[in-house]
Amino acid sequence: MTQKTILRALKGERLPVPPIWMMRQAGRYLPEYRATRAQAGDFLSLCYTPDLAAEVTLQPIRRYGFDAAILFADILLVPQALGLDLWFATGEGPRLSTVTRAAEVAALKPAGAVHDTLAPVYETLRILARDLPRETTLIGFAGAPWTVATYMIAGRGTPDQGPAHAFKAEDRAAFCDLIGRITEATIEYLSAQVDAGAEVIKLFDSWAGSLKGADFDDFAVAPARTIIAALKSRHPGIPVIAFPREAGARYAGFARATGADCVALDNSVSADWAAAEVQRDGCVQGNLDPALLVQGGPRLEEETRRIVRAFSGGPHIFNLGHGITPDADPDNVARMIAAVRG
Ligand code: 1CP
Repeated sequence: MTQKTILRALKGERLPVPPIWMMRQAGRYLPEYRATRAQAGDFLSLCYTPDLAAEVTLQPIRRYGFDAAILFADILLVPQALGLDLWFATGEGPRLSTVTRAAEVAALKPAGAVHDTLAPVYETLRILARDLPRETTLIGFAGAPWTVATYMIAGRGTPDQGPAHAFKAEDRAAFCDLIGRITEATIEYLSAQVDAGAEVIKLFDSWAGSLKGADFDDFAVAPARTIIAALKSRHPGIPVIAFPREAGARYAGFARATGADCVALDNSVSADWAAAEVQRDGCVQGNLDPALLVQGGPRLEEETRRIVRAFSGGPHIFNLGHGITPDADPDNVARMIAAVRG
């Protein structure tokens, strides 16, 4: 059996053409996604209707032939499974009921209860494991505890994660209890994703960059290490991609410190720097600026080739530095893929 290209790269193999997929590859820039989302009615119904969630996961695979499909769901389903209210106000971002006191942390549901809410997600994965082309890798995911906590504490996305930093400063014990509970729930959730057919797990720590100094070690590195160790003990060999977004210099050594098989890079770090300082520890993923998929033009192909060249000395999975935006041109995605594979 020839192994899938993404799994080979995650094992440390340097491939002549890097495998490629794209963060938020199922999304509003695609007319077929907008149609299925309209059919579902709202975003959460799309996440919790396995046939429709599988359909939008498959759409970018059919259109572009990406090397990986990422489960269609959201990192905020875990807070909902822990007992918070979650809704998506039209035209605004997500909204949640908040956790800002020790008693509210203690009142969250236990980790083992998350399956009651998240069972439809596992069904989506089972459909995908059956229907994906045999060469396509199926990626499951969750938010990392710090990033998930920032939404649980603020009840919404925040530019500087101020409310979460304030909670951490005011009641560190309760904050650590919250991180611990999210960590345990995430282990349960991701382990069930692997049982349902996920071949790779990605941990999204979108707000890791706002953790400085020892906080980065305590709340970005340590929870990732705990989750990765638990997953690998339950599912030996399961590869994990960690994305401590905007970690900057702290990308160096992150794979070693957490046990991740691959570190995903945002586009604020230079590919040449990361090739020297991060790729020496193994596979890296990234890191084209998603704005180039809006702008297009010759810079799109130039930058794509420059990133492929910079990482050509070691294992690399081509991706964006963050999610593709709704205003991106679907034709630019095809041009990016041709530049990687051509
Ligand atoms: O209107 C819509 O259709 C909703 C837009 C949308 C989509 C397409 C949201 C709301 N979530 C998703 C899907 C999603 N979210 C995926 C699916 C797989 C794919 O990549 O194709 C994944 C992996 C996520 C992960 C996610 N959700 C993250 C981590 C990655 C990142 O972008 O930094 C975060 C921070 C979220 C929270 C979230 N969900 C949705 C929005 C708009 C946000 C950001 C809110 C904010 O910070 O204000």
